Amino acid sequence: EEFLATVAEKSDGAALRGDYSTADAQYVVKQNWAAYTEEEHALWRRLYKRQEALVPGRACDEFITALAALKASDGIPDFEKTSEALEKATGWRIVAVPGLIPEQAFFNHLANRRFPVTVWLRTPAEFDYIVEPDVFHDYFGHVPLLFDPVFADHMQEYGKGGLKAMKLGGLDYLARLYWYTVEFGLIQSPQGLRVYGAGILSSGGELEYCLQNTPSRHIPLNVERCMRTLYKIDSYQETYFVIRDFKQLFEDTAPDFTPMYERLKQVDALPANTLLPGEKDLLAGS
Ligand code: HBI
Ligand code: FE
Repeated sequence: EEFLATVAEKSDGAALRGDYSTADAQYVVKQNWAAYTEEEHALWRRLYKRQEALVPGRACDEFITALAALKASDGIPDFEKTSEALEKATGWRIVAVPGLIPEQAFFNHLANRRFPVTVWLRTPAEFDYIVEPDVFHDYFGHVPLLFDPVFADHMQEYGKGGLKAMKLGGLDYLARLYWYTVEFGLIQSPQGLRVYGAGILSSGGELEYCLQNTPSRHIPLNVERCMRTLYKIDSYQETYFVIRDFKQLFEDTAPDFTPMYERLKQVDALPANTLLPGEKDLLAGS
């Protein structure tokens, strides 16, 4: 209830979407795949088609390969079938949830190699933009990279880190790291910058925007710097943090953040458009 109140506040008094009445203690529901309408499957196909066309040359190779193997272009996928394939690949499963769930439950799922995927799909009017995560964002954006062994291990570490952060008063900081990596992260490739963040991968506009030389910055990921940085939830990001590879993400997320949280509590947060002395936009002049 407290959680629902918090989210309702965040979204301007609007009620949280999704049906929480049948959720269990871990906020898991039945997907009820047979209940999706033909209109919903058709909207999924339209969303999928647009994103699929934008992905080549923009998404990282790991995402592109896994997405193709998922064969999810025909309609909203049956989570059970995906879970079977995912479990064989990396030991992860996906669980159906009504929408945003409390942090404790969210982190607990990740720490146990379960990824929560929202069951409902946006309306046609929300084709380009949606505030809360829906099944298209959660599935198209997040599920493919769970097939990558290193990324999959990193997500589990993040879940464990989240449970720890809740006890240490570090949740705001860890949430910023999640935002700038799992949701809006870029990765270096021999061919140039590529996208691995789910918030970008499931967005028509930002997938094009984020790799261009725009007013937004593209800087190498430094965890403490990232955790200090505020983020935008209602516009394109003003800063993108770039990793070398998924191994860096795993190694940077695994340490004990207790001392870092203590240092961060002593300093002010940085605005989303900060460029510190010595930092340079990796796309400047391109
Ligand atoms: N619940 N379903 C869902 N999906 C999320 O991405 C999510 C959540 N609850 C909490 C949460 N994210 C955040 O608190 C963390 O990512 C930081
Ligand atoms: Fe997400």
